[in-house]
Amino acid sequence: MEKKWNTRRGFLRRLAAAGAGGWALKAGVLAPAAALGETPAQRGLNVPVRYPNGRKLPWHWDNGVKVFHLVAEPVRQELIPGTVLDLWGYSGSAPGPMIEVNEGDRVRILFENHLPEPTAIHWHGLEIPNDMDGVPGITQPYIVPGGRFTYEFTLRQNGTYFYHSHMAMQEMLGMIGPFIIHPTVPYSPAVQHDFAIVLQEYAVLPGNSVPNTMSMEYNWLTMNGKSAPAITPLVVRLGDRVRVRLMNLGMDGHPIHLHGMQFWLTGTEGGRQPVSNWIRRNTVWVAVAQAWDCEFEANNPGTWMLHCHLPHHMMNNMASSVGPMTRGYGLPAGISMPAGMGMPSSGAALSPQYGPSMGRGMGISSQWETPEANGPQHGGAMAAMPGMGPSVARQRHPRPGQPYESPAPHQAAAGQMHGMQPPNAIAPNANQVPGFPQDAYMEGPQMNMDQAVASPETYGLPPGWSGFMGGMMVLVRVVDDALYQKIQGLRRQAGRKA
Ligand SMILES: [Cu+2]
Repeated sequence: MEKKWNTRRGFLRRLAAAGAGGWALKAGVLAPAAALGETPAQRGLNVPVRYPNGRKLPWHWDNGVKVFHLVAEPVRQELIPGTVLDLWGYSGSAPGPMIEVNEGDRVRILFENHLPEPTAIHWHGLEIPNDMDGVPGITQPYIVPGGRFTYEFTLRQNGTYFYHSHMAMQEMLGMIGPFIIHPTVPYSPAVQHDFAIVLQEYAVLPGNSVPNTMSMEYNWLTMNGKSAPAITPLVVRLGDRVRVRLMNLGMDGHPIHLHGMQFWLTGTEGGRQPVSNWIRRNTVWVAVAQAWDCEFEANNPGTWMLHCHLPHHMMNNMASSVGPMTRGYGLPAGISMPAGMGMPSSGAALSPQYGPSMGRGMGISSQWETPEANGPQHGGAMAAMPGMGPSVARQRHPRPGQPYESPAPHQAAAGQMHGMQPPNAIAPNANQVPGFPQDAYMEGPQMNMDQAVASPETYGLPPGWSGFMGGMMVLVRVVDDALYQKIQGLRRQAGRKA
């Protein structure tokens, strides 16, 4: 194995010397596809996997073993500009950094627990000795705060895997990371781009930065720890073949859908599939604990969506489904913690009154959910809408025993909301149409944050693009060679690597 590495390293050194970039040497498995005008597969190499908005876990050699250092710890993860959650992750992020290795590698992971409670890491899908499997209490003692554990095993597989805490609720605070194993013989046909995307979800009550891991109603949906529009677009060249590796670990499955092109499902969490098993689709249900490798020919130029098709997963801070909390009444002040968590304080917990939202609610909805349509986030926003002042809201949504109170002026909301819709964006009779509003407040160029999420990969997108994106959503940009080179140049200027 060492001999094989030396051979490859020699090749990469020559390649680097030829001007292909020193970064090729560091990661160990790579091949700048375009540098030599050939595909990596023709060169006998795998393309490095790109992990947008994420990092790769560095490693070093120790006598033929690839040694990684991984820390479980609380992290502050910025989902979109200005929205930061307190999560638990690995080595500074949630999801954790990507481990990218080769079939046949011997790996050692020096693991430290910086959490305030026990944990252990499970290597999801790996066929390794039982005492390395990372199930606390069963295959190993749990790792106490401040404790360490050394995992070491040889990789006999290839494909898309991941690592995660084997403590269930820790998973829901973000504790997962990709574990990609390149094959000894590169997959065919070769791809020019290989992306890894981790799907996650969080339920965050208003005013909180810590997700409620007991909730099953999610208002923040992420790819690689970012919500749209902050997820970096996948930029590929027209004619390239692209692989996207999707991984999911949460409570929901996600039907990930690609616009404009069909893809082949070439691999699962069980590894590469024989060609006879490939399925042609444009939507794949990525169930919990699954991984799917999707491959497509980028033969349709344009800016395409790759997104979860669950409607509630296409928006950020989805407050619209929690009834009165969003419809002028707001979250009542002075509410107790049990009430805020939606815990009934009297009567039968599974009564018709409480049952439907037991364990699911975003707090007060377990008592107050009523058949109301979507609404703006509070009365301040409502007041800013044409013809929808507080009096209108009160008229439309009386609540017995608790008259509508005009909320305190909300400066930020007023500033953001006022005039956000162009005059013709809302019909004059909108308030008389049952169901209004649905998306009127949610989307639009006036809600854009183009500047805040600008990156080399967003170069040339139409102004206001970011106002139409939210949740688990990323752009796939199939661009011509000139634009591709331009963006690659910007990436180099920005000091970007794979
Ligand atoms: Cu989804």
